[in-house]
Amino acid sequence: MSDLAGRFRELWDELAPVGRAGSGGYLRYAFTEPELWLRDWFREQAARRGMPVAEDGNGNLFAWWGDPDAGDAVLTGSHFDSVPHGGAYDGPLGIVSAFLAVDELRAAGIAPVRPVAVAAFVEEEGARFGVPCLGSRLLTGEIAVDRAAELRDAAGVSFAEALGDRPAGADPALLGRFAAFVELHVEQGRALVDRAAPVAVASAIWPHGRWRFDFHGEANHAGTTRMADRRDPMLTYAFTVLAANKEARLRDAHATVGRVSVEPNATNAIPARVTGWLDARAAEPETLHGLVEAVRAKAAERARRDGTELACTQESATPLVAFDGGLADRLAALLDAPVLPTGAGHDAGVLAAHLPTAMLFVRNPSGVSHSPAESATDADCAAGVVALARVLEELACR
Ligand code: HGY
Ligand code: MN
Ligand code: MN
Ligand code: MN
Repeated sequence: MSDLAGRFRELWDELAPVGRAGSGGYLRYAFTEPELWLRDWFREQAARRGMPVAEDGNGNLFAWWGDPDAGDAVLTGSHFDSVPHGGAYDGPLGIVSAFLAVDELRAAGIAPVRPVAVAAFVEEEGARFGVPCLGSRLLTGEIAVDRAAELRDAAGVSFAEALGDRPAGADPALLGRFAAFVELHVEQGRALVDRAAPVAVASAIWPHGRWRFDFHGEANHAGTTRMADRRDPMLTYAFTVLAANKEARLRDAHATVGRVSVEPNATNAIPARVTGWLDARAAEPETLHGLVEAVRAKAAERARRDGTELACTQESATPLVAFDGGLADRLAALLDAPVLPTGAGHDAGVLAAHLPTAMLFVRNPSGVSHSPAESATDADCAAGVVALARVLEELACR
């Protein structure tokens, strides 16, 4: 194993047990114990490197190499939080790789001519408060602090309450201190496996969003209510899931209903209400719009037939992200790496609307993500660190 792969493994083994469930997946939600442990780990890694750490009042952490007030900084990093039972690499790989990339540059005697910052963005997955990339959207102002303060988790705790006594309010000037952002991330697909390449550069992120479908019916007894007399929202919900799957296939798009809630959620009671969340994604905005409208129309038509009511609300939207083409081409040439689009959302997708942004992907032999099966080899992770170090040298050290 190369020395760098060994050093990667050493750091990785520190994180591996943190928030790991019996499934082998991770339960690392914003401001919960495992994520707080990871925040402390972040501070310790920064301290070991003499990198002062600042929080931005929204729960995002930044470790600085160079003067935070000098401006024109190159930002790198990713997120610690996970989806329920998510993989180990989605997020943390970008943070661990950033610290190791700083080590690589220092070991080569290379110092930045403009500051470098390592970020840990809060609530990227939206698994606790429901809005993905919440931390980066707060940094960019895409979501106002008071709007975020109202977001509540399943236990009713608001984001503001979860922030606790962290420094209040965001520094609106913080975003202006950055000149570029590069996020390294495990690939969430098989393109690099198919290309037999360890690292790629991102070209774009598919437009995508989340829609909440509320189906209201009439609670009643499972044993005494004739089928003809039911107004069963589970029926309308089930039909909608099938319609979403069919409409996505017709458009070569992606539709997922991975989360559902049922009230009262009793085996022997016809539900009063079923709520399903649709995650829809497509290569082009028009295709995405067409997909969601078709699903919404089919759900409404079925609701009329079932005597149920439908309410559909968009909870988050991510437009097509075309990363800075010049930067992507420059990095692809620098690294001799392929350039790939992705259907996965990232903090880089949010920052890309505000500053030149790039993403590096590291090969995932399983091709699977948002699952304990997500994987990456130490050798490929080391290749990712070397690539990130070269990119930081290119952007911050010349
Ligand atoms: O949902 C996504 O695409 C990202 O992993 N948050
Ligand atoms: Mn993810
Ligand atoms: Mn991620
Ligand atoms: Mn991300």
